[in-house]
Amino acid sequence: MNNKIKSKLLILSIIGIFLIAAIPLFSSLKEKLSVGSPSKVANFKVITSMAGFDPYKIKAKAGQTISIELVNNEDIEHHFGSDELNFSYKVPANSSVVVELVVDKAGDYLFFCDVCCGGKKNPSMQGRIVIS
Ligand SMILES: [Cu+2]
Repeated sequence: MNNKIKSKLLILSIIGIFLIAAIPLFSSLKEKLSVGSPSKVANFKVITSMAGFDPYKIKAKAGQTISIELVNNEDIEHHFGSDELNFSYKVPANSSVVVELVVDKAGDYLFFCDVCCGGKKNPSMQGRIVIS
């Protein structure tokens, strides 16, 4: 083999190695792009008080991580619960609690505060998580 052929072979094999190395790079890029937007966290800040929840309606997508900061500026404890979604959290007086949840099924789910003003049966102590 003369030197010219040797150097051509060397260049070809270097190109080949780069191409092989680039395949997983491109495929992982494609994966990242396709998973992108649905996994984005939906953040909410909800004030809980004797007047109810503000806002009282939370909208998100199925499978999305929902992060809700519940802020209680009052001297009594409040609560954030849902029988349909099977969760129950205390929100102590003058503090805030961050709750994260994922709802896989579209629907209109009721949540409530069950520790004040007549509890969960009182419509003003209720809110909704709407999943599309
Ligand atoms: Cu309450």
